[in-house]
Amino acid sequence: MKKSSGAAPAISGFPPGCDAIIALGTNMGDRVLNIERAIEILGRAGDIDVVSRSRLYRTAPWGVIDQDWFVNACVGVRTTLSPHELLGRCQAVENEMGRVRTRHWGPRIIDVDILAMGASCINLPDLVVPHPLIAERSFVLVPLRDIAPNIALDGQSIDELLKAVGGDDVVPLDHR
Ligand code: PH2
Ligand code: MG
Ligand code: MG
Repeated sequence: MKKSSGAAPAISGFPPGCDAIIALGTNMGDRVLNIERAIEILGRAGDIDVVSRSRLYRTAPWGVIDQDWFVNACVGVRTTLSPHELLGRCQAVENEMGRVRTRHWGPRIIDVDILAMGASCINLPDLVVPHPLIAERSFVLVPLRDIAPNIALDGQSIDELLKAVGGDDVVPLDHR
């Protein structure tokens, strides 16, 4: 696994018509229902409008591999919330769904991460945007490509990044 610097990569090709892209992941309980519920809660207050969503993917655990498989997805949202306000809302979804933090990168009922907010580049202790690990995670790159196919990170297209990490462990749930 390539070591990330932990800093936000430069982003281009952010899709018009949305303000932020959010990644969702779960590997406990009814995973599909968890994703649907998280999307519903995100949109409930009316100040986050979910305007696009990827397919749902069954993905192999990454980083900590002795845990159950995940379902992952991405959504594009319209919002006028600030990055920190949006972060707070993502954490509120996790809390409402009963997320308990045990092991780093370990099992979770829901994980809601900001992947990118337009061309913004934020490097703060509590928030790094774009997310510094996008390029290394096929479980993020594949759903991201569904809703933001023209994004490039540090000048590399999603397809180029996927070629480097491989995407075989990310399978659409509607795949037969
Ligand atoms: N999240 C992690 C660590 N590993 N693996 C998969 N497949 N999907 C995830 O969402 C995931 C992971 C920490 O955020
Ligand atoms: Mg998270
Ligand atoms: Mg995460």
